[in-house]
Amino acid sequence: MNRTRLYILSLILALVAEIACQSFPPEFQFGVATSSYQIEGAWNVSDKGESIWDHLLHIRPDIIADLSNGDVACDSYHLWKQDIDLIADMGLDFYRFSINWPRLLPTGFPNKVSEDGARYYGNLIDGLRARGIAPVVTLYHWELPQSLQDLGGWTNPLSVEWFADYARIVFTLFADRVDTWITINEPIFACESPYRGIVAPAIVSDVGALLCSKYIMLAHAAAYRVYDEEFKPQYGGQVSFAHHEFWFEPKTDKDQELTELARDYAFSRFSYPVYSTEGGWPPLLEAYMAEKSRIEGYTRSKLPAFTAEEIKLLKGTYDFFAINHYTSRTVRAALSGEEFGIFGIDGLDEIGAVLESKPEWGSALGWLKVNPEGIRHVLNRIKHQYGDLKVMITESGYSDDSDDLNDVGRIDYYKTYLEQVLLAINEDKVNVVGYTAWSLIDNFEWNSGYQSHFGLYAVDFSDPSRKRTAKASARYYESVARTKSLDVENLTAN
Ligand code: PNW
Repeated sequence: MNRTRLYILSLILALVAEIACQSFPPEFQFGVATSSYQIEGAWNVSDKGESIWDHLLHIRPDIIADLSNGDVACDSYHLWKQDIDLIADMGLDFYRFSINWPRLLPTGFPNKVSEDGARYYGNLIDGLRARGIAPVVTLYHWELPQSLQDLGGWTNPLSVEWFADYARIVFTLFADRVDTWITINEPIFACESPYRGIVAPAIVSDVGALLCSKYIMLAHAAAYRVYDEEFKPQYGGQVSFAHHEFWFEPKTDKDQELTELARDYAFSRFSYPVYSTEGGWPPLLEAYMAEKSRIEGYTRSKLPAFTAEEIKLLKGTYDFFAINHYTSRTVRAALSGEEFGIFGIDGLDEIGAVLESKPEWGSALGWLKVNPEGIRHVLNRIKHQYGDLKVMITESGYSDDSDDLNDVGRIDYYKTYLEQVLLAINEDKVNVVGYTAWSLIDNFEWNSGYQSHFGLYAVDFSDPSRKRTAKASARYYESVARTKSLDVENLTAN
């Protein structure tokens, strides 16, 4: 072969390799997510009970930037057929949505199942399936019935039973039509921000945050066991909880140890009891909290111990690893007297860690710093910590406050984050099986209200019909999902 031919052949091979590297495995799944309070509205239709969010925002609107609430939100309770159309238009494989506990169980308990609530979720599930979209259903995306909060919510050990009872009803109604279940969305933000006064039920108690951590994880385990024992033999579905993890790195070399503790405190607190071979709390965190609690004058650790039986109950309660990932932080020790800012975003006061970002990281709105490599690091950390598990990315997305449908920042986020997911799959051999964009439509973004937009579709919140309009990112995500490849044009709106 002469040199020119060899050169041309090598160019072709390089191109083929390049295209192959830009492609996801054929069975890789693309989906999109929302949560009930953030989109449904219809907060008091029919016999629906009150959730902690309904309750709080009717008495404390001031905790939301634009004083708004989810009373109407995207009105998806009435417009769910439109939502299905949008998902189908993008050619996606699945839709992750959540069930509003008090919509289904108005008292919080199983003594009364709302017919309207059951019909609503049943229609949504059937509507998705009719269009070839698999429903991925979250049982708890932060809407505790207020009736249960009045009894102590997740700090009450009985909350484990309450959740298991609720889960059994949901499985009984829908396990014949739903294969993938998420029990709890982000235990960290279901326990820490709520007990730091930031989000519902907006109680300030460091003890409460840690009690909640224990019982919410046991509640996950109880629901997993209900499915595993009573439904899996017949339906064969899969259950996990959505773990939230930032990528944390030490600010300087001397912050290594603190970074390990910060990872334990914010992340392994929730993953270690389920995924480690030993089970229980991460040992470093357990020792740290025991000592700190002693110094603070408590007679026992603020991080409540697990019994041997509880450790066993929790261990292995997963069928796959579900991970929500958005952003990265650097970690350093707080200076004496330094203020901490918002929990989990600016700092972790319990362990004296300040969280910051690097100048080279891009920035979306608010807390969201854009560091694509972070998602690859996190995926690798899961593999190194817990072994070669099946990993599904159950949330990832980008926020802005713009009305511009040509959302290049969001396209760039998905492109660069998905490139890193591909590297994790191809180079690092992490078994990532799916990716979920947060979110389908702009919606009620908790403390930021309607000012922070995560949607692939815009929603006109001043229009009573809550008109949805595709952003450029919807078309971009559609081409990625349809071709299972990043080798697609950067499309612009219109
Ligand atoms: C996730 N943070 O929560 C939730 O599951 C969604 O409901 C939410 O809309 C989405 O991310 C975007 O925020 C998070 O403070 C809440 O870093 C807070 C943080 C991260 C994620």
